[in-house]
Amino acid sequence: MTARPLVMGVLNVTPDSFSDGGRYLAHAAAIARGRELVAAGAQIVDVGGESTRPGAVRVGSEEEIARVLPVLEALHAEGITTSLDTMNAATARAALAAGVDYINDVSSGGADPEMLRVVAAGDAGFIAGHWRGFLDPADSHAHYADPAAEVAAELAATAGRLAAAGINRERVILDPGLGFSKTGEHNWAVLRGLDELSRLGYPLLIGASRKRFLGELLPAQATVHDRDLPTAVLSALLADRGIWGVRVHEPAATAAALDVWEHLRR
Ligand code: PMM
Repeated sequence: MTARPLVMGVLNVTPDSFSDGGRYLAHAAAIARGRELVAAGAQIVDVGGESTRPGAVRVGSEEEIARVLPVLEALHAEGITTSLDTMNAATARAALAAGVDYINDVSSGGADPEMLRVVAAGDAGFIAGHWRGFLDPADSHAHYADPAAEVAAELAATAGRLAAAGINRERVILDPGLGFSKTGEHNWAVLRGLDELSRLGYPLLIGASRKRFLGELLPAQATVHDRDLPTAVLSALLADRGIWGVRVHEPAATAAALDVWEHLRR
């Protein structure tokens, strides 16, 4: 029987103030938000210190480590399962030393040539996203004849690279990277053809939460929070497809949807 998917709660640590006081407050607020995510139904807290949005300015690993490490350490000390959303090997190395449970790299090692070596040397899980290069506002890599088949083939190649780097298959989770070099139509095509990805035999994580392709279903005046309902509905529908987990900003909505899904199957 298909297991209930894990809920991964998104925790962005991007402090507005760079003074010590601001940093401390930002960390305290982030740690509190991490606890909130768990209370709302997340089993994993995914901590990120760098935006992956199109055109976002890259953050150096030193700055990224200063943002995320105290938060990861505090959540880990409380027994919370943590994940680090990063494209920097140095940040991954610091987080692995602090006991992080998963490294979540939307570039699956493509952005930093050291990443796979660092992950191989640790024992955390590795979430490898489908990626065709750094995002650019023009979406220059977003060209597909058959999105689901191409994403599956490219993730199969990624899985091969991970194995060659010495990362055991049991540690790997694949993610189609919705919105990464993909238009809304591409995202839908990948989701419709999810079985092609399932056939690779790896656990799948889906990050659809609040993404633009869900916002496009809503009235023009809808806010980003209004996207939590379609996100939750999609989580329940994807649960039927046997996915391993969903990465969401508002775990309460998705947990409620998964409760419905679970009761319906009893
Ligand atoms: N999307 C974003 C960031 N990290 N990680 C995984 N594994 N999968 C995703 O789809 C993903 C991710 C970008 O979305 P956000 O800016 O709303 O967090």
